[in-house]
Amino acid sequence: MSLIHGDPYTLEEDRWHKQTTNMRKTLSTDLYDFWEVDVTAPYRRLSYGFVVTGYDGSAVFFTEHGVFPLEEQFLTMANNYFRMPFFHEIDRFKAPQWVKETVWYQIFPERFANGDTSNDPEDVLAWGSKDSPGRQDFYGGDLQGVLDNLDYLSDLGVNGLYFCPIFKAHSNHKYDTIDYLEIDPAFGDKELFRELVTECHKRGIRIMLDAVFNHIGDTSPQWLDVVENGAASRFKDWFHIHSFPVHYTKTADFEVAKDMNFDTFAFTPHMPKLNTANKEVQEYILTIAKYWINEFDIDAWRLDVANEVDHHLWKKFAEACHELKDDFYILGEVWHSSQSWLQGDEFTAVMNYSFTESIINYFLEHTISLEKFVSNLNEQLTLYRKQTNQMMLNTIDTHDTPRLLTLADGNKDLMKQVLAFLYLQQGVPCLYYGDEIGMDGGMDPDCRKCMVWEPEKQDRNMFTFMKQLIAFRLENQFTLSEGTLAWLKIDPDNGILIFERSTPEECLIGIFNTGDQPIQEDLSGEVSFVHLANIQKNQLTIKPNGFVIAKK
Ligand code: ARE
Ligand code: CA
Repeated sequence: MSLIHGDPYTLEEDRWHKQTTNMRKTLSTDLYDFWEVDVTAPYRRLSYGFVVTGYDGSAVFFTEHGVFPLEEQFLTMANNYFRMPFFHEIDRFKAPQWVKETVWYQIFPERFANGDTSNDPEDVLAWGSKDSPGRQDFYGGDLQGVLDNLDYLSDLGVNGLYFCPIFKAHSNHKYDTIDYLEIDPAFGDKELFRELVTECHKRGIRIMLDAVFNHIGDTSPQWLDVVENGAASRFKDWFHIHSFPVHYTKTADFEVAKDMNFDTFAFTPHMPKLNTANKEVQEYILTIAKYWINEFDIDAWRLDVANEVDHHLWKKFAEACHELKDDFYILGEVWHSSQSWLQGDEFTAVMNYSFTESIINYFLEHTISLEKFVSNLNEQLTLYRKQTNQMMLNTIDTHDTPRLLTLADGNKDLMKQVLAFLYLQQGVPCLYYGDEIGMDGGMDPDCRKCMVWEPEKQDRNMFTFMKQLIAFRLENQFTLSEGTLAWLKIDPDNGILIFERSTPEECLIGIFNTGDQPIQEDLSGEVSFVHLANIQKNQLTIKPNGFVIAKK
């Protein structure tokens, strides 16, 4: 496959249609092969078409208008070519450098650490007193608890904290916001939050907050006003209400109510959906977005249910944030393919659930073959530009999913293998609090257990492993975020997977044994990370769940 390209205005003079540039095959899925080539456009405009050569050696000219014979008369028709009319700097997708150099740590504030018992909610339960937390439980975790444990986090080596919501709300998870301009009193206050951000920044740790703008809480003043005053409420257009009065009853928490005459998040009456097309709501949201950047210097917003909010708002939102901080990071929560939000004017990246889902399917659930697994990963990578893939938040588990150790059925070697695989991929790793000390947990709310702080109850071996893996990732971040990916060996019979991540300067090779028998491979390069493997005279023996990372 080769490319014919040139400036749209010089087809005749430069006769560039006579020249072809070879392309290289990069990744393949079960349906497609992907080809790439680097070209420059001195006038920032480009016309281009492809010469596709079949297995029988015959070649055709592939264009915007379909396929033509490779003949002068078709090659000289300007409108046949695909066109990039003009590259504007303002439209360029901007990837903040610091994000590539980050390993995130996700904190569910109610469950990380209780640093101040004076702010504990009523009916607070003793820390970790239940094997499995209930939906309505409170344990007293707060921001002071995070501040007190910054040494722990620095020791682990993470340099970004992603907080689940911290604004004033009713529930333990705080996704039902009452006031976006207040810190929840059970978590602390603004002074404490300011101190936390300052302390984190001093240590080179970035801060990401959860922004829940798809909906507001049902105990917010705006919603209560609508319930009370119906069509006469000054907030009646803040929501999607189908008729008045609203059929709202405060059902038992999390009980599903399907006879509502207003839109909500999923079917929960506790989360009435905001009408983000309303100018007042837009102003309100933008004010909040700017407030926490301006006054508290946060570095990133994670947007909750980001795919159910309109694109118009997100474009304004991105502009508002970037005006205040050029390298601000906007992370959308989208579990599906997300091209429409990732053009450069809305989100920087999304939570990469679609990518990590394949890792779960292959390594943990064994529901897809090795070939399908590789195909799925390649498919996700080819959906977005490289600069976007570098920004994706890669995590296996969150506060919305079972924990990795539980998915691995308690197999810690498998857990380590999965993490090593993930940390070798493009995209920014994110560790869910407690995974590093071997915490387990099923679906929400079981995945939100209190952090275990007693050293004797922590898995210190896992901690050391995570610490090494995080350090490895950060030391090699350039190769791991900029490098290309090539699959060197895909052996489904023995479960052997070998791939390399390389830049012109450096090459990292990952060798994974995903089968149930030991495997042997030749070693090329110098070993930098090993788990369950022996090396003898350039021969590697890798046990099941083991891996070797080598540097060439
Ligand atoms: C809880 C239970 C639910 C129960 C619900 C009843 O977890 O099982 O149905 O109560 O109302 C917050 C709390 C949750 C709470 C929820 C509702 O944290 O504990 O749920 O509020 O009160 C989809 C969305 C995605 C969303 C998930 C939960 O696309 O945006 O569902 N995630 C965010 C946050 C959550 C938060 C909310 C939204 C609401 O991260 O923590 O929940 O603010 C598939 C689909 C996805 C789907 C995903 C998970 O893969 O593709 O679209 O995500 O499964 O269900
Ligand atoms: Ca507390």
